Amino acid sequence: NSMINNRVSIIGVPLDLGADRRGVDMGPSAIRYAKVREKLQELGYEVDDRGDILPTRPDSCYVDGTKLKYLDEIERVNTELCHMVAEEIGKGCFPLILGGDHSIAIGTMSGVLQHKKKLGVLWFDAHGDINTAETSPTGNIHGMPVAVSFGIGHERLTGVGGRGVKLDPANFVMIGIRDLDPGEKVLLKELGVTVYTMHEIDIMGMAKVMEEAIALVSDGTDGVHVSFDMDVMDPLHAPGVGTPVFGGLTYRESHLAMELISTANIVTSAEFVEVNTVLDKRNQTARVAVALIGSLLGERVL
Ligand code: NNH
Ligand code: MN
Ligand code: MN
Ligand code: MN
Repeated sequence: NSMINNRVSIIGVPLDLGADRRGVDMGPSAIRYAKVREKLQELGYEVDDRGDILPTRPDSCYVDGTKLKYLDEIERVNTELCHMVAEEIGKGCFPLILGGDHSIAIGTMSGVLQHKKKLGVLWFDAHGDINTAETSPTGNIHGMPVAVSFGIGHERLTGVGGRGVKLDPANFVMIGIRDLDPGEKVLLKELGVTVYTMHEIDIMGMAKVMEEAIALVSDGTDGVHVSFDMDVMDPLHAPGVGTPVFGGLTYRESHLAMELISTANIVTSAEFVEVNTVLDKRNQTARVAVALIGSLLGERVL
């Protein structure tokens, strides 16, 4: 797999301030406990676990003037993550980020953008995560990273990593979506983001969806980032998430998607987020995440 460097750097981000329910702060530990390092070593990678970027825990829910919750700390953690991701890519390593809530995609993507100026993104999620302060029903920043990546949203979030380079909606594809807020639907259409909702996956099948998605994110780009929110899966397979939505991807559909991305040889960074250990059953969701990471990075049955 030539796009994937032989060296993988793991970065944990135990942040849960971007979501309403506590518990995703233990996600990185849970994924490590499910043997992510061992899995990658088995596949022949040299693994450097860079440890966690530690958030502080503000004692009250700070809300800024525009109703964004915990803006200060989320900006700080994402700025640090941005630098660390850029540093690892600079060393020639493949960054694998473990969340934490999905607000960390702000730091991951801005870090990757320091090196890959034309970045494609495959966004696996039940949700669109393209809210702004004006459209968000919750004020939770984990519902906003996609908007931020296009340069839309609070300036302290769009400013992470510098305002210059942003993503092009033409190379951004969402997969598994089934819960959008009204303002998100408007913005997705305005920007022309390609969205494969569960309806398209049912009709076309995952293989065809991935064929089209892979073509879109690799058209004229110099890298592809995979952002995988565990709630894209059906709660039957991934019960340990803060905002479960019925009717998600099956275990096999998720694996097939990862396998096809791996075969296409396009991925240059990845993150697995929203593992909520408090709501999980015997670390099942973290174990599924590790299995998916394996498939994404080349594991096959035979
Ligand atoms: N759309 C809702 C919001 O903005 C829910 C987002 N929740 C997620 N996103 N888990 O992936 O708050
Ligand atoms: Mn998400
Ligand atoms: Mn989600
Ligand atoms: Mn919702």
